[in-house]
Amino acid sequence: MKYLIVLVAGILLVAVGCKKNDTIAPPPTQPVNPADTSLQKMLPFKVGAAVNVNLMQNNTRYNNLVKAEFNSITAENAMKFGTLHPGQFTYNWTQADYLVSFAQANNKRVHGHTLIWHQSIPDWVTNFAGDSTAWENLMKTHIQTVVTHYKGKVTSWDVVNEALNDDGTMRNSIWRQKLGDDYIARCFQYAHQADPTALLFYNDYGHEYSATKRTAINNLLVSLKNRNIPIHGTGMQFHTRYNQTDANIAAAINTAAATGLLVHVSELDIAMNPDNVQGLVFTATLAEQQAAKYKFVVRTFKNIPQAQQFGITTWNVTDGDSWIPTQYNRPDWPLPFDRNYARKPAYYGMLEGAK
Ligand code: 9MR
Repeated sequence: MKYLIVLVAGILLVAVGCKKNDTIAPPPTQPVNPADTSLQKMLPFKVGAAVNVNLMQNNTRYNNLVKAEFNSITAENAMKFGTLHPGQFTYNWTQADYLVSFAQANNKRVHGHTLIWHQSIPDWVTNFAGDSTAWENLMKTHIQTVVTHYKGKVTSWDVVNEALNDDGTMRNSIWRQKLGDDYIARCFQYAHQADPTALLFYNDYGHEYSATKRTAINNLLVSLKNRNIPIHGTGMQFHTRYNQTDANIAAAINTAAATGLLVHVSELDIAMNPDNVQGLVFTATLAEQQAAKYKFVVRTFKNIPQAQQFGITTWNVTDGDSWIPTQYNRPDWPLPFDRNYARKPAYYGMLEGAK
């Protein structure tokens, strides 16, 4: 009898083992993301995500999702100054090169993020002692080395990121302190010299929550354009929240389009817990509110002149890898995929918005 039980158990185990590879009906926690639908197939403009290189390399489901859903990628951190250029004479291309190869192998656009920013500044820059000529040379060398390395492979760059304060004044970053307000214009010129075919963006946040800031940004960009500075696009980060008004979202997108530049919603996520409630639960009602907001962003974007639609990029891929819960130490669900890689109502909201 004992042997019979062992035998039957053995047969059952073998049977279960075989089933595993057939994947007939995935258990409820598995994603059900039919391959005939994807954001890249359904949206009439490029749709991207900011990706984490470690996850791309070590998590097959994450990698497969990026491959299936998006036709544009941005490096979440791999192309920042601190990652690429950790010592004055040291460049570390490994992670960023991996992403560019992935993009080439899978026919995806690469948007470069970001050349000059007040964050991700390595110590050697913070501690750099030199006159304004030496600082200018440092900035120019960084920009031109990076843009040249990826010439012809990276379509577009966030050349300068977050140079303005919320009140519309210039952020007093190390770059402004050392080089004056017009460092911004020169960054664009240096990038353009290194790759004349690259599309060059100014990237910032706050367009949807501050009329003052978006006006300052749009005025700055129009003035650069009028001076024939090679600037081609405006990146609006859109780290927004489910209760942001549609009127503000529309004003952000439409005034950006009125600059005549390419428009990139460059870091979209829609926070559901902006008040940092520790025990908050992501209910079906919240999910529907989020879907409506994603839909509105996509619909409004789709209605700007087509030639200006550079695309929409979400910041990260799933709720499980979003920067928000870590940054603000709270539960949140800002993205169109849940932590099990399954499509959320927000995903279908995006598809609806594109109709
Ligand atoms: O998501 C990024 C996070 O992993 C980094 O620690 C942080 C600092 O480099 O930057 C985050 O990405 C930011 C982006 O580069 C610029 N706009 C705001 C993004 C969220 O903070």
